[in-house]
Amino acid sequence: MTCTRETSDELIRSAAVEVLRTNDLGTMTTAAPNLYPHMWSWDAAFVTIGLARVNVSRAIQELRTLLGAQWSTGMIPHIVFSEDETGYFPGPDRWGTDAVTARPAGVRTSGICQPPVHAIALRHIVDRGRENGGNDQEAAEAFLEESFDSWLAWHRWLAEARDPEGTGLIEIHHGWESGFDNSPRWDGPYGSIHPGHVEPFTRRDTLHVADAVQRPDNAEYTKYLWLVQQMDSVGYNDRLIPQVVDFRVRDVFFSAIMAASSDVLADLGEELGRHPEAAELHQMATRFRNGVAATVDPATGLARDYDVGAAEWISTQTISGFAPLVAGGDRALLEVQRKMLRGKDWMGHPGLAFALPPSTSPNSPAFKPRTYWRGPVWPFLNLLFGWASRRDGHLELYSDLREASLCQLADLQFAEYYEPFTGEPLGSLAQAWTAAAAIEWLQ
Ligand code: 2M8
Repeated sequence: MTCTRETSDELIRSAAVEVLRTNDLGTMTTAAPNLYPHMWSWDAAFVTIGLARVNVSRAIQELRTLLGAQWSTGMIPHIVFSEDETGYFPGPDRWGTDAVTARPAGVRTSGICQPPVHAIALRHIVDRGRENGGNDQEAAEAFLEESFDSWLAWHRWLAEARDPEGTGLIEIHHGWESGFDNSPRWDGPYGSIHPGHVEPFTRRDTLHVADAVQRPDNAEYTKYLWLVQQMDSVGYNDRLIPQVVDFRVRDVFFSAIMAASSDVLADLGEELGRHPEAAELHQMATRFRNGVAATVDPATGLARDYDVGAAEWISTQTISGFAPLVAGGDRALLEVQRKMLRGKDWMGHPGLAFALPPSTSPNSPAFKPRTYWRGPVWPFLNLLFGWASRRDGHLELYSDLREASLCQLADLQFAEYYEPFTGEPLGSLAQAWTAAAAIEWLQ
């Protein structure tokens, strides 16, 4: 696939760097200037990947800030709140996490987590540091050594608290934990939630998008807050949450990231001479990679989530069906998936503005081209698929994703998500992880 763009690489890069600069609060980068004035966990990992190309010490600072919010259980919370008290809802008071003793003092956080992309970001810091040499290399290697045990604790917590039965899949307790908040993946599980009394609330998110249809609706938000209340009612206790929460799903895409990242962290552990821990992490990677592969629906070739409450597989045509491409592993499975990804239900759909996979297939009845995780194209995800293709030596897919992504991002809006057919930027503009993806693609 080819496209012509008039915006030069240099212009894209400088505009993207400027987005990261304007979202920079000094020790954390906000996910977006207005809609998301705090640090989000998996956004921070992608932001770090971009920052590492620009300023290795600033990239280190980003992950250090995130780790400063890690709970004593090992969990890394999905939001680290900045001092902006009013810009985003739900804020820390609504989460009720000030009462949680596992939370480090002096940092306000949410009470749930997001996919563990962080070891991949750490790898980028170390690689960029070594490429630059001198102080950057010293700082990157020192940070690796200083932080390795914290990342290990994070992976161990996920493996133990979220997969106590060793299924090879991570259980999540809120759509927000998946990062794919209102994806059709979760329509089944949310469909069977009937909230009790939810404290009154005023949303802030719809103030920051051009059209409320781009965001989840109020009924969805009521359920989101109901789940927060349920988890808060047991003080976010890992053992008690599964007993009280109405959302229990084994998330295949989260698990795929867990597999990929565990291998990356294992390799970093080897470099530090931490051989037993490296072996443990490689085993973790294998367990989750196998877990992901086992979800593939023979009828569609797509990976599936599992609804624990309903005891059934969730079959939707969403991009998470390509979780094996992120997890890596079985060559034949990956080959089939790569072909499907390029096919007419996805990147090869003839109507697309850019040959990039939409979050939900345009051929799915659930597809909504302007609504958040129900159809739009998400640039950071394309970077993740690109990274995984390169890891697996599939440079052709990598370059096609790269070329189409740079064409898309040449509008210099760095939108949160894009309408697949028109290429219209949607959601927030100046979204940090989108800018970071542009910087990384340019290398
Ligand atoms: C979106 O999620 C937040 C809640 O966590 C929201 O809508 O308020 C998702 O796209 C999520 O994946 C992302 O990390 C976050 C910040 O960009 O926004």
